Amino acid sequence: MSYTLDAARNIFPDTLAADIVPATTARFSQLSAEDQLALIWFAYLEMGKSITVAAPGAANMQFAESTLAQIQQLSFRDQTQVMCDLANRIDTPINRTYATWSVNIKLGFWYRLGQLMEGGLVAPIPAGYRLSANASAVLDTIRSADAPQQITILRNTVVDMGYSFSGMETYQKVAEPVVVPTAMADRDEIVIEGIENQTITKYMVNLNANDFDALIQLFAEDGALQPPFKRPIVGKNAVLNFFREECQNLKLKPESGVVEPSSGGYTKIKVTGTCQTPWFGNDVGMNVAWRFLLNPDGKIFFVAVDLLASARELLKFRR
Ligand code: 45D
Repeated sequence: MSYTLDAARNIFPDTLAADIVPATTARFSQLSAEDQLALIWFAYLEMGKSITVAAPGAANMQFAESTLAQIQQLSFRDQTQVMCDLANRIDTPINRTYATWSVNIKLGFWYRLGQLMEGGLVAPIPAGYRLSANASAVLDTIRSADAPQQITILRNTVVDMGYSFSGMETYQKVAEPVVVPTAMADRDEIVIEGIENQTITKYMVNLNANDFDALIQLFAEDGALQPPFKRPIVGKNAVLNFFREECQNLKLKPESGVVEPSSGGYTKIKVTGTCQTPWFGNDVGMNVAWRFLLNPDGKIFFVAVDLLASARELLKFRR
């Protein structure tokens, strides 16, 4: 038997993902634009007390610079309008530009805007702004979530803004340049308790080294990768593009795993551990599971990355 993508997505079904993330993201999207902006502002301020966002490299910010300059020229009233438009996802020139940016550029743009708001150069959230009852409830849910879940919710809100439309694919996308892979001698060794499989260890080492060309060789031609709370990205080309655009400078720290032979020569492998994003570095270790399905040639037919509901999930399959 050979696996379908749908069957592959269901391997290791007892893996408990942090469902609070999509649930909260959905509730957030129902709020008014004003409430959305104020809520993120309050959430961001509170989070800032315990974790710090790493300033994006100056070189990476250049892509959003002209839009930021344009916004700074506007009156406070019009600046507020631009931010509401972004949240409302209507069709405006700035919203179209925003939609062409990679996730990291979108995050960098808001990071700068937040600094400008704090510095009084861009319209702040009005002092004494009162969230609606619904928005307060969403903020309470975010407060109750752990840091990895909080930053994922925050990231989602940013990614969903702007205006994209079908046909958008023909627009020039804007992403940070791909960095040079870490030299072989400088790569960290990876040891995963319970896992000898070289494809799995190479996956971790290559991703940590930003060596996406070597990494993609581990995948089957029709291989797929499913990021947390997303549909699978299918096919080597699409997966490689995703790695280049969204996976630079991640730090994967797999800890342990299990291997289960499956029908038709396929192999199921589940690994758990933590992962750091360059945005928060050491401050936030996200508890994740990687659910791999290797084809009979030992190539990755499917891998899902799940953000786990809690740290307890890391230990689930330990005997
Ligand atoms: O609206 O093996 C203001 C894959 C108020 C690859 C604001 C992976 C107004 C394969 C505060 C100004 C990638 C899947 C806004 C592994 C307003 C693989 C600003 C996993 C918006 C392991 C808000 C990787 C700001 C993972 C500045 C799990 C918000 C990566 C900033 C996860 C939010 C990365 C930031 C995450 C969020 C990054 C910087 C969750 C960053 C989150």
